[in-house]
Amino acid sequence: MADSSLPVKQSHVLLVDELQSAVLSLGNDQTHTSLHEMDQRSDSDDWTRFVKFLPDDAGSYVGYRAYHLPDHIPVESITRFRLDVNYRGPDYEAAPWVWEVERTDEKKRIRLGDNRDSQWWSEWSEASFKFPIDEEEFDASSYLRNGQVWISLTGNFATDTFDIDYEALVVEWTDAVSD
Ligand SMILES: [Ca+2]
Repeated sequence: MADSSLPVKQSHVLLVDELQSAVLSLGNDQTHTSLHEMDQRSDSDDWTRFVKFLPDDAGSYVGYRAYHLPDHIPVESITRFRLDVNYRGPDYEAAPWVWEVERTDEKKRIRLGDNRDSQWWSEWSEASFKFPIDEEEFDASSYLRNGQVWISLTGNFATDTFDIDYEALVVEWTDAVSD
């Protein structure tokens, strides 16, 4: 049997190409491109290299980021997504900040993870959240809208801000078997 007949696992890192937040809910002069590179570790504090998310007067924040799937990735061959983040902020018990993915076919959001591993502002924390979580038959198109995967970040009962240094969506797929 020729090697070319074996399916090949592939992966690709998607970076945030659109960030939707309410007006005044990001730090001054900060931009989503700061999320493209993981460059804050331990006690780093470079304002130009992370994004600070600010809750409103009621203590809540909700925003979306869009990840565009490149044309060369066949949607039907996608096996898994993984959201990688590097963040800094309050404890989950004091102020839960939650990442979710939008299931566009059912118009609902699926919880991916939260700030449970927070070091309470002393250090940056890396986390990875995989999906699908418990689907028997995974259909990646259930998570696509106009070729984009939409991830939301929600802050609740937040008396404090929340910093993100890096956020990226890794897509894994298997190349079709050739004859
Ligand atoms: Ca960064």
